[in-house]
Amino acid sequence: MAAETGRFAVVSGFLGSGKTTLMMALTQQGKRDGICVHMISNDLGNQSLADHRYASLSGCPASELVGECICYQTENLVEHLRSLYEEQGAQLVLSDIPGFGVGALEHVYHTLHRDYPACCTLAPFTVVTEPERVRQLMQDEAADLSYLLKTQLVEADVIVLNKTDLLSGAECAKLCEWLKKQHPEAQVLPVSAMSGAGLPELLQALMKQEASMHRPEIGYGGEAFQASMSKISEFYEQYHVSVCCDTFDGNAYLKDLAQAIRGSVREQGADLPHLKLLAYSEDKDYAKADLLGIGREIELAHAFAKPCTDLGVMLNGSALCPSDALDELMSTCIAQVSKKYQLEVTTFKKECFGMG
Ligand SMILES: Nc1nc2c(ncn2[C@@H]2O[C@H](COP(=O)(O)OP(=O)(O)O)[C@@H](O)[C@H]2O)c(=O)[nH]1
Ligand SMILES: [Mg+2]
Repeated sequence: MAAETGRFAVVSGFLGSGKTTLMMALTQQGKRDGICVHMISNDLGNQSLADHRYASLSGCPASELVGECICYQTENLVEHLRSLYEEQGAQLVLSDIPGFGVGALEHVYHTLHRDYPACCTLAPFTVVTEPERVRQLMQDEAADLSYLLKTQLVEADVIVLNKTDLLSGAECAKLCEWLKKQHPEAQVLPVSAMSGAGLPELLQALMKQEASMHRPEIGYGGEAFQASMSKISEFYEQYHVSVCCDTFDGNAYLKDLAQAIRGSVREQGADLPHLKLLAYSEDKDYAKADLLGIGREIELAHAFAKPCTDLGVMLNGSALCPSDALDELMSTCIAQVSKKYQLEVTTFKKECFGMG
């Protein structure tokens, strides 16, 4: 029997649901299980992504495809997959798509199946969700996000309920049951990317099962799709800060910056479903903070181990806010908070655009 080609899975799911953390955790689970797992970070900006830098700094086998969604760069994706399978021995490659993305089932899976059938074996189309978003859906409180949250789940072969470390057993069972009822064709797997619970089962599903290749009607490009997209703006900035003393607390700086941005977005009456703030020093010490909406606490996913000297900083995020207002408030917050810490800022890349 001919050997199976390398496997590939799209990991879709809303902003902040934990796609990057989950893919990182699966590369590590792969190391424990003797399976070579590689992750690709994908997003729309033309510059390097905080997610990719974070995964690399954490020691995960990782790469990135930028510039547009993998939905619209199939040749690049195929070329990249080939080199990962043939040169790096990858057995399973995972790629996310932008966190407000839908349509990858058609644009990636069906296109690969039709045009590049020998390229890879398509593993279950995986959609990550988190307790807070499921609760919003259950209570019909997702408002502007409802089309995206619902449609992403409709595309799933496997729905991963992530962040189960935040739930009691009974709460977890209730959310899983609701998801199963809504999506009887999909398999629902409770997982915690953070604690590792459920990861062996998920990796097994990705290695053993095949994509269903279903074709649900998702209204791609339709009115509800356009209405959701028109609310979203993307922000990417990379800058360098020079530090004048040797007692600079990079962790406090990132948290302060996230807090200032949260306050400013709140003042605008807008929201920011996910902003990633990553800072790193030349000796590879790093910190990452996440802001998952104006009503939520700022999370420090990784902290600097010691006081910092000069730093590179990356901010990537998606907001429910017009792009000009987002651009201005981000620039103001970066300038003000950096001044408070007496940092000299040199910006070398910046992009901000609306999705409408
Ligand atoms: N408690 C908890 N937090 C998580 C888990 N997975 C991810 N997170 C946090 O959720 C936030 C968003 O995660 P990220 O992987 O960047 O989400 P993405 O936007 O879907 O890629 C970060 O602050 C993570 O640390 C988990 O299993 N449990
Ligand atoms: Mg991510």
